[in-house]
Amino acid sequence: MGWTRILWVALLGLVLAGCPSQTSGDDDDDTLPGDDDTGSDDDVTDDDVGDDDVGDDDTGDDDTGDDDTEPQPPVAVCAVSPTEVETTASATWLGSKSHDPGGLAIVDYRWSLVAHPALSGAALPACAGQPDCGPFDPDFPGLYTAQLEIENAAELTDSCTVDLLVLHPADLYLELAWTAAGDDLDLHLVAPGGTPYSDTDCYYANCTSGLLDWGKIGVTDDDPQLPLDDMMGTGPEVILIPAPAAGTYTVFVHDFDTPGLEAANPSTLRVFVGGYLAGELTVDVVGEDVDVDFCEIEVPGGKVTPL
Ligand SMILES: [Ca+2]
Ligand SMILES: [Ca+2]
Ligand SMILES: [Ca+2]
Ligand SMILES: [Ca+2]
Repeated sequence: MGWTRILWVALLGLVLAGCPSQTSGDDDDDTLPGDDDTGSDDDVTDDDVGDDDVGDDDTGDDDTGDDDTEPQPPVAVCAVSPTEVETTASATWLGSKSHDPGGLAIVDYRWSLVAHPALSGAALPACAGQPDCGPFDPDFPGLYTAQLEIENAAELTDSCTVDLLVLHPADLYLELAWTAAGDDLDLHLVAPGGTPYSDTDCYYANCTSGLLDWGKIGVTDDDPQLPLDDMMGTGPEVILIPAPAAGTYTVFVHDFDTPGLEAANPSTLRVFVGGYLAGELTVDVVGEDVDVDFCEIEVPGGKVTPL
């Protein structure tokens, strides 16, 4: 541009040298349109500023944007890993996929156990404020439900729940609990074709030390065990067989002769076959020193038939 202007000025000089003075006025006029152009450019620039004003309108849109970004609740997302676990293992509750649509920080995670098998005393580990909570060690088979509540920086919350299915590793597992303490109920499991109060009946008098040999002689996995015997409380009393022989087993309950407690004592039996809950029944055990039939169990099919 500079060189073009210099050449233009030089050319004008040559023209002026051979022209009358009025030409100089024309030159001034020619220069003025140039100034106007410059002014015009400035106007365009002003218009651009006007565009900036439009930009300010955009800022108005940003106000609308502010409406969009008004604090919204976070979204709680619950999971558990694994989703099924045996009582001998542990699981971890997972909340780290929780998120906040508005981009706010999630400032708190609160886990709680909202449902569990009746007999369970299992508790969550200390995990306050942490998205994931583990290891969780279940004690009894059945369904456990944990709830996660989360809170974002605007103190808005959301919650979710997730289930953990807990299996017992034994293929046949019985668990009895009752209502009134001190009645001393006794759980009996009779082998297929067996006889009550014999070596084919597993109960407190012969089964706690694992001496009964059912199924194949010399093979222990098909023998019954009575790991939990209860006398003073409300149970549980537990009988299990890790790998029971096929057949139909029978369950009855003996109300041991303790003074008092003649009234009905509601008692709940849960039967797990192959790890899963196959049946649950509640029976009123009434009186003292009585036998009360509960059910038959088909193994391996898992059919539970109340008696
Ligand atoms: Ca009793
Ligand atoms: Ca007992
Ligand atoms: Ca055996
Ligand atoms: Ca009784």
